[in-house]
Amino acid sequence: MEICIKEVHGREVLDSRGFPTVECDVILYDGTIGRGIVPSGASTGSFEAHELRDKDPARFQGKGVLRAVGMLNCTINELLSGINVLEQRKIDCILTDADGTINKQNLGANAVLAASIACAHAAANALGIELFQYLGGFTQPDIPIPMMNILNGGAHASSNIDIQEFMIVPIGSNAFATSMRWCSEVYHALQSILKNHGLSTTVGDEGGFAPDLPHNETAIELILDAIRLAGFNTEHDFKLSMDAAASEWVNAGTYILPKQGTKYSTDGLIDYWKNLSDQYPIFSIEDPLGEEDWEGWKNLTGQIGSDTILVGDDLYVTNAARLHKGISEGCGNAILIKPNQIGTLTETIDAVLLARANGFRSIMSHRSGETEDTTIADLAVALNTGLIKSGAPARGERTCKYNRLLRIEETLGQYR
Ligand code: 2PG
Ligand code: MG
Repeated sequence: MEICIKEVHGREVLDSRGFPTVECDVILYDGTIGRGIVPSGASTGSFEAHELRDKDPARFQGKGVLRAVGMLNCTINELLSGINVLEQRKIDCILTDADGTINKQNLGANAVLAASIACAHAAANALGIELFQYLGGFTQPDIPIPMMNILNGGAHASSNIDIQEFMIVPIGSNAFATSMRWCSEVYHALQSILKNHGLSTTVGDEGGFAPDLPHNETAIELILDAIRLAGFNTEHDFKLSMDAAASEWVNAGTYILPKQGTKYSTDGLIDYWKNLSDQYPIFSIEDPLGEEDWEGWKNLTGQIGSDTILVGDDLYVTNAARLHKGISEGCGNAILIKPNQIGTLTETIDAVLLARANGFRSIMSHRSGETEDTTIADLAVALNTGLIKSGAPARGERTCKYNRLLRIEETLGQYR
């Protein structure tokens, strides 16, 4: 079957932080349209694929994406016109080959990913099936457990907390609709606890609250209180996850927490995580160490990796080559999956498959700068990642992914 691409059309739209990002429409000869919008990170890893920005100070403080849009409307339009949209792997290959660099430096990963996603949407639309069905077929699709970020710090908030994300994971829930309700109830319980303590309830970039607090541990204690106040327990119903985003803490061979000023050696930071996971019901820690501290990752994994999920985000940047190195050296036991870190759907899927083949977990993830695009929800189901993080149960750019999963659960429920 052939359904060919007639035109690729890009435009500049806004993300949830009010900065420009890339949207792409792929129009097929039968009139079908598929659309993809790419997100953007704040605590980006150095090894991520290149996000092409204009650097023109006269527009959007230099963050305009007209060059990436131009790539879509000219080069990528020429490359993909007439190609069968059902051949996703070939499409992604054409794009990566045409770019010719290891990090999408020429075309821009934002332009490439927007096209890659839009093609998949166009293909699913043309076939009259859901995106998760197109990408995953009908082999045991599973709805992921959400990891909801209800307290924001680090680069995502102006508070004094250095750990970037404090997440609740409803491990005891057996349906996505239940997970949503539980997390929303805990989120609102936390809001009332913060109010009662006279603390701020304004939110950070991912919709979690962002109060000033004396220590990281205070954030954990407040969240545990919120879980209990909402009527749940902290053993069987919920566990906690954190994203330290510790690459942001690396400072001349040591770690210095930018806000609190605390200093750690690699070994000191390993001890810190070890103590924290002895003390609290911790499900996972993401980026507990820096993106180049392979030795530290290996030590930490040896010490707590059998009980705790250790997730490489900046360490792996959804890149199969880096994941390969980490697997062979025993660094962590899970990979965060962000399609815009690598630039195409095919490479994203290959990272998940490599992880699975080696007993690593995959966690599908949003970015801190998000949009109404819900592709990651479908990807999590299609690839059976089992876990997804998409921020708080609040703010439309976060809840649109969760709401999409509710609809998918309803669709799948009909056939179980
Ligand atoms: C992360 C992400 C998403 P950013 O570090 O995991 O939560 O943040 O998009 O800013 O890299
Ligand atoms: Mg992260």
